[in-house]
Amino acid sequence: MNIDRNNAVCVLVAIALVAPLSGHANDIIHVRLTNTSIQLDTDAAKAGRVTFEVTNAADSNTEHELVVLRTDADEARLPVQNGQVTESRFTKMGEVEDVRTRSTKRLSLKLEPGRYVLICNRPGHYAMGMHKSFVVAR
Ligand SMILES: [Cu+2]
Repeated sequence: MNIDRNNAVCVLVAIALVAPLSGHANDIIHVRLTNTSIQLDTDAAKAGRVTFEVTNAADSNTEHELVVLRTDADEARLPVQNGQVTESRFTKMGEVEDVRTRSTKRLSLKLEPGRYVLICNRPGHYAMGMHKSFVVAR
């Protein structure tokens, strides 16, 4: 009798712990692109579907983009050739291109746990600082 009750309590506790995690399976990450940076409202998400809502908030008329690379590399030390990160050296999860000033595009990806780097790979933009690391947790 006592053992049964303890088991029941354990099951309830387990459900309580798992439920909040599954609620994060559809994270929306707000991404602000400026002339020299990529700003995130959070730099981590739970594994599963992750939607990046990408807004070009730059004060010039320059178009930007967001490329999601899966890599353990230091975000600031990616290989660059002719002003662009060599994307072929990485697993590219997806991208949104041609994000015009004051406009927003969405990029929805299914991401596994691991480390990622977000970049703008318009020529010269990575070197100006348009990169950000991002972590996906279990
Ligand atoms: Cu850019």
